[in-house]
Amino acid sequence: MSSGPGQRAKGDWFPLVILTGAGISKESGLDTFRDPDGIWKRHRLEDVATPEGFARNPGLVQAFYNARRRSLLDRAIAPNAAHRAIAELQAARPGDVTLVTQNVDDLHERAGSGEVWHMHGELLRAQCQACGHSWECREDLGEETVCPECGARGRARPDVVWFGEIPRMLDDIYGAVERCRGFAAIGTSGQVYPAAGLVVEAVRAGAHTVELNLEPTDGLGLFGEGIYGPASEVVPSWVAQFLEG
Ligand code: BV8
Repeated sequence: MSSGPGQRAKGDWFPLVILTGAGISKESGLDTFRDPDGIWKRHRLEDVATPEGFARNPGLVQAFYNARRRSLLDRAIAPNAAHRAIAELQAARPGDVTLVTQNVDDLHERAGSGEVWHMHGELLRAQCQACGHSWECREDLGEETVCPECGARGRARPDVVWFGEIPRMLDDIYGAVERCRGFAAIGTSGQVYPAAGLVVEAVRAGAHTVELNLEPTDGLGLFGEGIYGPASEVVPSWVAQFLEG
């Protein structure tokens, strides 16, 4: 099902900015946040995704992210056709597609995307609170973790952006949105700012905008059109129009 004024000329969409959220990884086996079976139905956001929660109970927060990191590293978790379609589009239009994700998983990279802007950080990286060093880490974090840079023990945290912390690469992201001719939000409920406000900047820049999601979000009124269904179906089909001869 899709709504809006129908397809536009395919050249009109580039430079394109794509913003993805947890919905694109759902069919890969990773939970979203706000669906009925989502993460925020099992954990209080304030307890596990804020600096205050981490200061109050670091063990609880480390356990929350250690469990998600182990899930992500499970052999059963793999990119799906939506991740692959985006990687294919980036390869077909080098430099013309900016991929911004709210997701902390590495499924876009594993699908072949060369450049992924993780505005909320990365689950497979750790950050040292003593020296600020960030490193790739596929192990549990905790009291025994030693920073490879400064040697501090038990000072590592997940290298993700918690509520109240400033998202990454914002200047680059706003720059790309200001220059874009197309903006596509994929698999995001549009509840978290400033990510959810990017479509407003894209409209202001005169870009075509589309949301591709399982179902219409509260932000539908902000998008020129909506295409609804599972990401693994609607994203390859939407991308295909740009790949034909
Ligand atoms: C900040 C951590 C200050 C990592 C996350 C106005 C302006 C600025 C800030 C605020 C503001 N109003 C409120 C704020 C504060 C706050 C905020 O937005 N709060 C919300 C709750 C109201 N924002 C912040 O604190 C941000 N920082 O503002 O700093 C600042 C800002 C700018 C400049 C200077 C200073 C920090 C936000 C980052 C928080 N960290 N995660 C982690 O643990 O993962 S947010 C968390 O939500 C995840 O990152 C997640 O990606 C993100 C968004 O969720 P979604 O990805 O959209 O997932 P969700 O479950 O909600 O939706 C899934 C969708 O998929 C659904 O629509 C569903 O229908 C769909 N779907 C499901 N299955 C499928 C599908 N679609 C397709 N196919 C399917 N199969």
